[in-house]
Amino acid sequence: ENRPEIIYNDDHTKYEGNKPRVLITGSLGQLGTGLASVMRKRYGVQNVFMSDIIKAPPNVAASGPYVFADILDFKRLQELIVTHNIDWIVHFSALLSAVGENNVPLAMRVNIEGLHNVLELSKQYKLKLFVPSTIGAFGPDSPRNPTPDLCIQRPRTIYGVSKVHAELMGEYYYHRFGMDFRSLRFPGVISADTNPGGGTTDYAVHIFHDALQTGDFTSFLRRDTRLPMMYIDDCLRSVVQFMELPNKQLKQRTYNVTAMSFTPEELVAEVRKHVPHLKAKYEADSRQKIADTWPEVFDDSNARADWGWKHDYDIKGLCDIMFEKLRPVYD
Ligand code: AKB
Repeated sequence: ENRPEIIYNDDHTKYEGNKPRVLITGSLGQLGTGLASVMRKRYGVQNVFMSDIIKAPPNVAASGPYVFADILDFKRLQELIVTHNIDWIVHFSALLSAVGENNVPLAMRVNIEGLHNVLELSKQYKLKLFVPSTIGAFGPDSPRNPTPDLCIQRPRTIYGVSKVHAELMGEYYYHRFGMDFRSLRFPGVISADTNPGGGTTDYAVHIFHDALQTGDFTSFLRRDTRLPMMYIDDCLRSVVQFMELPNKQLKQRTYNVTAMSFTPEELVAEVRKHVPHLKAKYEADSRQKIADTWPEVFDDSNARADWGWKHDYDIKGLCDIMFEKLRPVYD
């Protein structure tokens, strides 16, 4: 089927031309609902298909197309791509770092077999494929402050291993078959409307809810554990901007992106500017061991230089927007 080429504006502020039809897998996770909303504004509500294996909550069901898709079911995915004439896949299905360690066989199936399905389908149907990667794709042998795009990657979680696998397989499919694979390595993503699903950076979301609900916060990471972080709006904007880039602007298929780095103690200090009575305790659990192998500061200078990546939210902006959004929920 020959549809005219999709045309993008150089400044990435406006979208013109033919609108891609997008399938988002694992769309009921932390990022899918937000990305669907951003993309639907740009490409049209009917062109963006959210998918997952559970029933959509009413707000999602009412927001636009939502379909059942089990990432392990190749035929079903094939059917969706053909029936809905999909151009891009945004592949969000994955078990995150902490839950992955609790169910390694399932993480291998979802994160590795699921990826194989979308890779093969993207090759077959000439789709553009976005797979997020993560700071978790690095390990104790990587330089941790700062961590550049290209360095030793020997992660110690199944999540990290599966993401390195995704980066390598995607880049292989790009070089071998010309498949348009793109990946961004994200830091911990902080959001108000949706919750993270079992990661090592989740404390940085819990703190806002605890501050408003009880005024008592227990961090599952030590007070001095520095990790890279980003507010969800920056994260979603990076995906859309990156997906719309003409191929010639990409010097590599996988880029680090980030916005800030902080420790639990630094975040507590910033949150106390909004909730002065907040009490904080630090009780490290098994997630500490994961965090201790991850980047402290992420070097995203290539993304900034090659395609103009720029974050909007620093730690202060993050706290301001999180309280603006969550206060009405708890008042
Ligand atoms: C996790 O903590 O597992 C994720 C990530 C940084 O990839 N949020």
